[in-house]
Amino acid sequence: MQKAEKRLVAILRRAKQAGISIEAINTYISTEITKNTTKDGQKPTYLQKFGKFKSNFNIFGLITIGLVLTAGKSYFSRVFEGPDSECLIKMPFDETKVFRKPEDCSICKGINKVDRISNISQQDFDEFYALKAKPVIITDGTRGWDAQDLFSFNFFKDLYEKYDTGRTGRTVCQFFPYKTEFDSLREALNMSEARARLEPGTKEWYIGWSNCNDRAGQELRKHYKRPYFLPDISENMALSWIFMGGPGEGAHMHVDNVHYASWQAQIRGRKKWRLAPPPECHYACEEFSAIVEPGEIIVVDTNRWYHQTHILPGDISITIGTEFD
Ligand SMILES: O=C(O)CCC(=O)C(=O)O
Repeated sequence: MQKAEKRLVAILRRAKQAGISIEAINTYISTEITKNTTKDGQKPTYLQKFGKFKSNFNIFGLITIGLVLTAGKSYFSRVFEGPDSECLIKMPFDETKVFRKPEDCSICKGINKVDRISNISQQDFDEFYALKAKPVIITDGTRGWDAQDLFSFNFFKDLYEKYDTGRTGRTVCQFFPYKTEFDSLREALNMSEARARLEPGTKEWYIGWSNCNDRAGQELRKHYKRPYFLPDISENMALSWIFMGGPGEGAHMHVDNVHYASWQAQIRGRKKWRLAPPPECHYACEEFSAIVEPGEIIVVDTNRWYHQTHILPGDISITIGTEFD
């Protein structure tokens, strides 16, 4: 309930900033409710949406359709959206990027570097960076955390030996092997000690994963907090992303397809980010790079800015981050 209230306040604040009146929102909401609910206040099912069509069927027709749908349940659940959606068919994940809505290039016009700031108020962060999707590095972003003293390859190895990785409920923890041969986080964390220590002569490695293990997440959050510059009403998603590895190539150039912008804290090591405007803004905007030092946080809307990372020589790079709204 508290969460819903926070979301509503955030929506109203953004609407106000965009000059949308409360009356307009009310009209929109009541139209949507009428459109999306049946008389008894429930969401319409597919059959209710096609009520007219349904009335022409006899019982045998419905049984046949029921059998076909049940038999193909797993196929249909992959292809069709749920009743909450306005779309009938799901877009396969990779195609979502091809059919991405073109960006309004005002998000990148005139930006040719990543600002480096500190001690910023939540209000200024929201106004000058978050709402404009302008990338920024907050040099004192991790103040008050002790992750810097604790996070290491062995910290994560021990953590995930204690709380096994893999599935929690229906969620699958995502793992990015990048150029390594590893098939899973478990396999990566079992690499030789020499390789984990980045000893000369051992193979380079860089990996990333989302922590979807609740208990491991609780342990992790003992050592980092919601960054101080995020407005109280902004939502900090529970799912953390961790990227770890030695100097060399990090992530290839890509754009994400997640819900919100993210912050990423550089706990150890130094990482260079190359940020490029989306292709439709190629002639209007520039590409640029920024180096994130230990203890700093970079905030980027990775859904809009194409990004590539490179780990600079020196210590192992460990970063943790999450999406926020
Ligand atoms: O930190 C990295 O190396 C990659 C981050 C990234 O690609 C992402 O957050 O989408």
